[in-house]
Amino acid sequence: RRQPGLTVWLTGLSASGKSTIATALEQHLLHNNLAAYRLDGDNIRFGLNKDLAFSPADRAENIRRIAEVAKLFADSATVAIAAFISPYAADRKLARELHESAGLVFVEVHVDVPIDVAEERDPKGLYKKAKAGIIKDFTGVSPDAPYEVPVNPEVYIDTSKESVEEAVAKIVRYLADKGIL
Ligand code: GGZ
Repeated sequence: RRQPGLTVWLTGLSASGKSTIATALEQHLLHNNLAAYRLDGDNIRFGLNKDLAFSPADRAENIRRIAEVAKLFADSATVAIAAFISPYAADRKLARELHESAGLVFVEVHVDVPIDVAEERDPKGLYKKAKAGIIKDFTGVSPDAPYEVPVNPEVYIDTSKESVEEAVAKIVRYLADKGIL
């Protein structure tokens, strides 16, 4: 049977591990002869969305465009894997509705991490800059840039407790249990 198209949407704080899990999931699917394509800040925010910054309106437009692109991949029978902070519940809801109204599966994965662990990881030094006031409106640090915790994600991962391999296995198991893949 033809592989079903779907979108796996990873949401979580900066340095939560979204891109790492997205990359590992993409590799896992490709090794199993499934078409998969990862969308993340590196290939979206420097290209299609390079006109957008981090105001609430720009983040909403960022997520809207990404959701439309993911939907196109899903419609082509590819597993689209989107890894974006996507801090606002309303924007994630819109992304889901875009898919579901087109009969495409949307799987929300909350890549959670305690914020102090994210601040310790700080791979790009962005939390440090945010706390020093050099970066304004940094998600989870600035009161003006909250992260709205997903209420009912299909998959929940805490990367302070679960390895990348466990995270991938959890997502793959969900897709298998639901008969999606
Ligand atoms: C949050 C920011 C900000 C601000 C720059 N707030 O950890 P990173 O560096 O590599 O990933 C973050 C990325 C967030 O882009 P998204 O498109 O995922 O965000 S959203 O879904 O909210 O639109 C971070 C970097 O960009 N970055 N400034 N102020 N993250």
